[in-house]
Amino acid sequence: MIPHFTAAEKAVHYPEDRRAYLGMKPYMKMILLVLFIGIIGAAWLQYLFFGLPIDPSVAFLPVQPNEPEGFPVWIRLSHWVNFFFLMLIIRSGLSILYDHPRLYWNNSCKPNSSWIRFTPVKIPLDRPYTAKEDARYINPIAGLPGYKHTVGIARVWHFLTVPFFVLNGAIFIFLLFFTNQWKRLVPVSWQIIHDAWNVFVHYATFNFPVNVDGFYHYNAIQQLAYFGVIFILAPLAMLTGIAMSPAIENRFRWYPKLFGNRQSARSIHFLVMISYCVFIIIHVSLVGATGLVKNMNHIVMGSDSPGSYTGLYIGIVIILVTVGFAFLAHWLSWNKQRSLQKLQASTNGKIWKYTINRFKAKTDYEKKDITSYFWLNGKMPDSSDWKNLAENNFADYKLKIGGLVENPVELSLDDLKEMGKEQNITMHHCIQGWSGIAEWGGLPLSKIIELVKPDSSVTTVAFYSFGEGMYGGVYYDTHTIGNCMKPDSILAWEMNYEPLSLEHGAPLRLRVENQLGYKMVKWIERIEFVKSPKDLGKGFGGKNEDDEYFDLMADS
Ligand SMILES: Nc1nc2c(c(=O)[nH]1)N[C@H]1C(S)=C(S)[C@@H](COP(=O)(O)O)O[C@H]1N2
Ligand SMILES: [Mo]
Repeated sequence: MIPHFTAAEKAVHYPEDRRAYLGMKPYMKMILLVLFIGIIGAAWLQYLFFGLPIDPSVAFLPVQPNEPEGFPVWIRLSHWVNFFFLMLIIRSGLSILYDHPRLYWNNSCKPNSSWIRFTPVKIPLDRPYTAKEDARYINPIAGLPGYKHTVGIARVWHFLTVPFFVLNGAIFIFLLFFTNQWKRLVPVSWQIIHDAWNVFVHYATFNFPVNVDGFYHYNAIQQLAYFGVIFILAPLAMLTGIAMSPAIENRFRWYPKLFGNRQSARSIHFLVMISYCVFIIIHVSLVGATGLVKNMNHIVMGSDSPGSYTGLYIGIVIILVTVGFAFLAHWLSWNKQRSLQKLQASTNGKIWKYTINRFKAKTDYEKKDITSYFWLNGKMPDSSDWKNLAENNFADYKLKIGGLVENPVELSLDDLKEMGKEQNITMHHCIQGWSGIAEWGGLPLSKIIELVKPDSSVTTVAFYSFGEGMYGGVYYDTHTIGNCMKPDSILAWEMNYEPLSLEHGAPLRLRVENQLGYKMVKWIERIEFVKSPKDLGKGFGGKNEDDEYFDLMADS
């Protein structure tokens, strides 16, 4: 069950500073404190000065005509299916979060501009510090799969489960309105706010209300909480999730703005998760406190017969199955990575191929949007070839372009510059979670394709780096020829109107703006046109796809 790490891997997976840590900006702490004290305090003030709002007709929502009784089988099923997938989604989400354990409200992700961080590490400003170094350990009990640098597998779980979660939700909503079950969930009058507050005053002052049986009717705060989880949290989770995609961000620039910006969408995505957790804790506590056996009978068996333990027992089995699956998922994550990666490609990868992967980037960021900070990633090349070239400012650099082409060429930087130049201001999205906006200047890949005339059998273009991957071996990645032909797909020698720095990928780096950062090879040594990514490396389309199980191209 526990994966075996080599010493080199251990240094990555069990770093010294892996202890749990939560750092929040003082203003965020203040906001939380004021909210907490304010709300509980107001309830107490009302209680102390005006007494409890005891009148049940005020404290509890009146029963509506035709209100449904009990839980039909589809509600019970979707409740537990939801539970099962939510556990997987939350735990894999935590694992993804820890790959860049900082959250921001701004797109530049500047050091120390995070409002919360889950790492004790202060970002060193006196040396190049990469996002990979910054990734943190998360305990596999909390995260799926947990440990460090497992964002690839964590994404597999996240994206593999999301469609089922969404489908389950869609079926539930459909049946809710198809039957009269919506009446117990959807408030039909603003009176609900007033009523919910009154119920809250009871709870907050430990005067637990005598509940109308949830089998027949929810109290106002219960109704509001369930309504919020189903009709606010779930859609918000999906919408903010989509807002993090580079293909969406660099195509529909207005969309992430609905949530402020790309990083606030990520922060809201996190806060939705926290809200889910708070809800689950309170929900489960109250289920226990208000009659566990009875309540489990309701939601498992759909029966209100007193004294029956069947619901409780079956409920426990469902929970054990969910926990058991967590162990299985952990085992799969460390022993069947490749199968998981392929499974993801054959489901969501296919969906992406025909949807977001088709979007073309649109360059309408402006100069003023360029972020003052841009994280670094990757290992600087160690090769003497590259170092020698760098010493001479790449005057002797020749980009080699070959493979299945009619006209293989070797081009110096000056040759490339003569062939044309495009300048784009775009947002970079690292798979780990950070972003940055920069100007990139360079030659459109379409010009290179025009020049070398690839064979008609070519589907894929491979870009090889002077640098190595995390565990050694040449860093490379591939793109479909279709994506290379898109606007904003360039070989860049300029960043923010300056020559590309050594750290950011000199002499040349790739920009393909509907893709994630790991696909944008830095320190490019050569380009190869091939029939299929299967013939390169381990055959999965890139160094990170090979070694870290990052997202596959659906057709690779
Ligand atoms: N050669 C090479 N290129 C690479 C990487 C790498 O490790 N090696 N990392 C990739 C990743 S994960 C990201 S997010 C971007 C980071 O680019 P930056 O350092 O200019 O921000 O480079 C990509 N290109
Ligand atoms: Mo990245």
